[in-house]
Amino acid sequence: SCDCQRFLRNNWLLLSTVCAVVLGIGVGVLVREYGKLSNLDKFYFAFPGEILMRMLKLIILPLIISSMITGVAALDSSVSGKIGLRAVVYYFCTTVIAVILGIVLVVTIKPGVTQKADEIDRTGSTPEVTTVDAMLDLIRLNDKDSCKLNILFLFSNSLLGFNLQNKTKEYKIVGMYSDGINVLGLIVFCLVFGIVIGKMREKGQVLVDFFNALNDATMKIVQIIMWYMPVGILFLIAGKIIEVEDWEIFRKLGLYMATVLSGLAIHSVVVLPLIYLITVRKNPFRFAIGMAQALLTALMISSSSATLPITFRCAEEKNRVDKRITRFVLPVGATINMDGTALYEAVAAVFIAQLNDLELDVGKIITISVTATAASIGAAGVPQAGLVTMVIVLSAVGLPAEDVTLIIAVDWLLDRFRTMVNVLGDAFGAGIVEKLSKRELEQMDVSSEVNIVNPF
Ligand code: DAS
Repeated sequence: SCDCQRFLRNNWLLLSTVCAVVLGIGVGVLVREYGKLSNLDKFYFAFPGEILMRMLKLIILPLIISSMITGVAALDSSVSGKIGLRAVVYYFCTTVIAVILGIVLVVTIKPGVTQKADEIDRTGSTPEVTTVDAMLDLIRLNDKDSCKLNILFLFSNSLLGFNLQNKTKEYKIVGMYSDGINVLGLIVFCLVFGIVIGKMREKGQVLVDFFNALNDATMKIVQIIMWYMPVGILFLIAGKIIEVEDWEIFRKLGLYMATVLSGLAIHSVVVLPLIYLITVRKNPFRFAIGMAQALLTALMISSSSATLPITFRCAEEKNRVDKRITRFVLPVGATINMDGTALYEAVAAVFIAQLNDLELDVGKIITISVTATAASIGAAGVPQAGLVTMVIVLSAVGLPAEDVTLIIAVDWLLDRFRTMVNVLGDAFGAGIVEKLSKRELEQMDVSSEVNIVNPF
């Protein structure tokens, strides 16, 4: 019975999410068939789900700010620059490749496009955004075109919902997006700010500590939201089913899952092994088999961070990767290197645009690619983190964040596979960075016989 208790403790989120999805569909169908609800009733019925959406939106800003700043600031201080730089270049390249792969697949398979595509009038398409606009977005913080990087303004909009900028007591839970905060500009600011305070070393330490504490606090709030998630998901799904016009949505959802899973499969069976083979010149599948225990754990618990101790053991004992490399590449990789999540968020954003019959031009596709990459950096290695940061990508391209409810029903399943790809990407990264850092390691061997103690 203690095994059963341990299983329940470790998998309560999965079990409760699956129950919520099944119950949500059941309740939704029953209410849709037998309940004679007015629009107002439907709104009240779906409101518990709306509360979940607003909680997620409220947490996004402090989550981006704290996780990106601490993630980037940590890069600089903990390891020799060259090894760290190689790791960051690897993280960035593999994540961008994953996003591009995801975009190519979702634009080709078109899971969200209604069959009668030619009958859809294009009037609903988003306003023409040129690539220049998308690039300008990188430095614009809010729609008043001011580059005012006022942290207080951001916090006032995210944590309290009060809009200090206009000095009005206008209480808007969802306000921060209708105030036109440009998520992309915020992400660029956090990246620059994180690098700067990381380089400031002792002088910047108080800021690094502050944002680490903020990150811990934010993650605790995310944990609270996770407790509420099953309830929210139940009513979100039931509320959607009551409204859904045709059951076509389920065919599209199936195609969407196939798109994500095929993207993850290609990335983990072709892309990553190829990069490993080219750089390390060893059999990538033997390396992946060495990581099997970690990959299986990631599949079961959907958390890169919680899988970390297993990832360490597999990389060091099975694949003999040097501890001085794993000590840096794996923990930081588990936090900011999430190829699976980046691919998933790019696919999901384009899928939701297709569901809304919105024409995505090059500018929007670039914005989605950049925000999906950044959102995966900002996502923590905890279950369904990719779903929480999904709101960033949708708001960056002006898509209705509420539509994330359409993919919640299958997120608990896709989360497991994308987490597995995240862990595999981190593991290959350790092997590749070790190979590229041979010279530095030999110099370290010569300079001091230091026996690094594995932190786990
Ligand atoms: N579950 C997250 C992880 O641990 C990935 C995600 O939610 O996208 O990597």
